[in-house]
Amino acid sequence: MRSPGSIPANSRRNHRQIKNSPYPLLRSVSDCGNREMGINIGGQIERVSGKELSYREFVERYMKKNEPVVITGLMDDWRACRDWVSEGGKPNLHFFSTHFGKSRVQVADCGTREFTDQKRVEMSVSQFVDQWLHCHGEDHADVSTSERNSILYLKDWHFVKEYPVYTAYTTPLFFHDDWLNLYLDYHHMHKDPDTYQETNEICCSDYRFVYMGAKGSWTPLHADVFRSYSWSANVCGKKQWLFLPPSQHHLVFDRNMKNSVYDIFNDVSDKTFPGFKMAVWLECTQERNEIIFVPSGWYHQVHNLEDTISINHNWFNSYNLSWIWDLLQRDYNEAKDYIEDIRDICDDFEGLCQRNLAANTGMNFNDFFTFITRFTFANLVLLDYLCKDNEDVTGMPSSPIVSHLISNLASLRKVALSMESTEGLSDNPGIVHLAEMSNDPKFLELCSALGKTYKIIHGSDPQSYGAWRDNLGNSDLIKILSKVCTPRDLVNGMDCAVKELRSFSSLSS
Ligand SMILES: O=C(O)CCC(=O)C(=O)O
Repeated sequence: MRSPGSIPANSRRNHRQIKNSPYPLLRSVSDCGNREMGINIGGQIERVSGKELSYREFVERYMKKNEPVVITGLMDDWRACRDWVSEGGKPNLHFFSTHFGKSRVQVADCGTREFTDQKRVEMSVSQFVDQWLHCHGEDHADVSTSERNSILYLKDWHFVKEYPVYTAYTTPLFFHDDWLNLYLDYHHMHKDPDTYQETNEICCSDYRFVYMGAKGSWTPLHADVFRSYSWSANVCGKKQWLFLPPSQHHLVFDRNMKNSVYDIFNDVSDKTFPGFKMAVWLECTQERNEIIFVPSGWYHQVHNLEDTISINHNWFNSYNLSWIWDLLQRDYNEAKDYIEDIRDICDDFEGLCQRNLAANTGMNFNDFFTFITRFTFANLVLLDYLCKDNEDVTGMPSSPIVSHLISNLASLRKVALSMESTEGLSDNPGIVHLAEMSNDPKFLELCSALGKTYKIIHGSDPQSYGAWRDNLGNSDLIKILSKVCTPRDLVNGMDCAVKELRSFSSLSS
């Protein structure tokens, strides 16, 4: 999923603007249909069996190292793989029209570029299916050339939010530690006072999507929204992925590092993108029932080699949190530079920068600070309970869940520390008290959901630490986290809370 830009916020695209001009091919690869690949492929993406991979191994080998991987064998029981696929392995379009036909969705016209993305139109799923069948169905007799050339691609369909009861799939264990979607289940990332409406719940409400496109549909080069991780599962069809590691991302940008290449197969101009020829790509053909893990900040371009339906989520957690903060700082500097010439005539220059940052990136500094504050509190609340002498958690301080919470807090602390000297946060984002939060049902739900996540991941007894809510009322945390209004307060509160916990548990430093 691409990140937001000068396009509707609910489509969450990337923001780049470039021009292309002819450039000779470097190398051709035969298995990519009509496209010739003028790019240098340095390797393939590793493939592993999800049934033989432990959570720890996934973390150590891919999540921590920020490396892509294709995982097999995790979709056997998915309802989507039965209901959405017809006998010949093609998308069951009729099923979509019948059951979800009225849903309004975003559809990209893959042949038309608009700013940094493909042109999008909104239509119903039924209309999308009708157009698909008209342009790509058996009978081509009355299809015009332009219709045949403009391949439509349904993207970013918030399917789970729209159909919560129809369980199309279950998120694989490896991708459970998802702070982004967990947070958005209970809180908004950004509330724009001018446009916010309580009723507009579907749009921007999560990053769990369905994609559907005929053979030839594609997604231009991009790095994902917020520089999150993503995972993408092929329910049917086949995708070709081209990946560029973050260490080489400058090679797909212009000299000013402002605009990146739109289509790596479309004669990229040497003059505009002088480094492009040097880029070494990783390639992957993802088959049906395979899931690809896309790490943070990896640029990628994706082509549907067959009629394809895929499910994908964007997500982040303690392992890639710093990527989000780094992106926000870069985008903030860009937003500021962009309006520098009106600083002197602006009543609230900083406020304007932050509003632009939220509009382009999907959140601003204060949104991110609120996010990390809530997660710090939630992790501390769970840790506090686990480290105390509770009957049902004897010996917990050395448990994998406790280690996980401590490692989360270490990442949160690091990010909070690096926020300390941030100019854009000098305006007080609002004082937060744990006492207040502990009366907020949404925060309590967030804590519960986080606790449940770690119980699932680490396979602990579902009955354990069910009483954390009772514990919270009497906890010293309420006193310790009584007033957080800056990143420094958050770090101090965290340090104080962990010190306190060490004093009555065997928590190691
Ligand atoms: O499948 C696609 O067309 C694009 C998916 C993508 O870019 C992603 O999941 O990050």
